[in-house]
Amino acid sequence: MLKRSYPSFRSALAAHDVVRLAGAHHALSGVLAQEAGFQAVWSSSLEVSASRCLPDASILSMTEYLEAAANIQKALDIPVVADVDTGYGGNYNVAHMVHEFEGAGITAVCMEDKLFPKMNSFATGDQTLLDTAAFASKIQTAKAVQSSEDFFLIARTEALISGAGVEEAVNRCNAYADAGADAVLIHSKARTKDEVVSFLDRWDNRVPVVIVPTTYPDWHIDEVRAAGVSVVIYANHGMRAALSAMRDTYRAIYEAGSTSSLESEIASVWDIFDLQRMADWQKLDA
Ligand code: SPV
Ligand code: MG
Repeated sequence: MLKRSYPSFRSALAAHDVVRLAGAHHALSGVLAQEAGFQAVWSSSLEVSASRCLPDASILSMTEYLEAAANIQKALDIPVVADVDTGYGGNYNVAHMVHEFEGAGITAVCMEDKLFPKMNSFATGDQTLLDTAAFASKIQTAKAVQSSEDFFLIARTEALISGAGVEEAVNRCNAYADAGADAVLIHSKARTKDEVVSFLDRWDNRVPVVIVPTTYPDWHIDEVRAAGVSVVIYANHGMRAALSAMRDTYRAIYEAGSTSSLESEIASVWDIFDLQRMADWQKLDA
């Protein structure tokens, strides 16, 4: 009753023509994403870092990201895809990461081809890519050490983020598919979908494509599906919405001197109890 069972990300992908993920940084945000209908949850390095008021710059340890992802997964009936940044170092770190995330019940991870330590894709700062062969070797390592056939590795290229262009992105993704990646993620910080579409035009669908449409938000899911994308990650909208709502709420309480004008607008304590599954827990003490 209290323990969750959930499909692997691989089976969620098999069951849907497009899998939609929402970003989360803790179990509560993951549960709200699940409640809205998302098929999986993205344990976002940006959100997890921001929840500690730290930059998304490989500052937290693998263990801290693992704990965040595992806490989200434990609360859900849908799979978590863990954003594991660069894999936290070289091949040894990647092998350890796969052991630890898989051991914690995470069925999919997404690893990116930047240098460790990395900087968030939208930030100014170093966006230098790791050499293609070196990243392919990290992919091979991850796939060689996974214990279950189900474990799913998304290889993310930051070629467009670093300014290397669509051709480089396509070449890298082909090398990553050759190395055993189960899917590729093409990230872009352009204000339109054009460079992602240009990538898709040149991609022969060897493995599924994942996108993160943060800076090109006006691409409707029906068009995304028609363009041949298999997975869409709405990476940080929950946290951004929560941030606005919390800021407004704290300010309103402080300025008004009481909470009465807010009471009808904010979630009730009983709403929180429901999300905690308080009634199920209390049966244990009945
Ligand atoms: C994240 O959510 O941490 C991501 C997506 O990796 S982005 O912030 O766009 O790099
Ligand atoms: Mg990230």
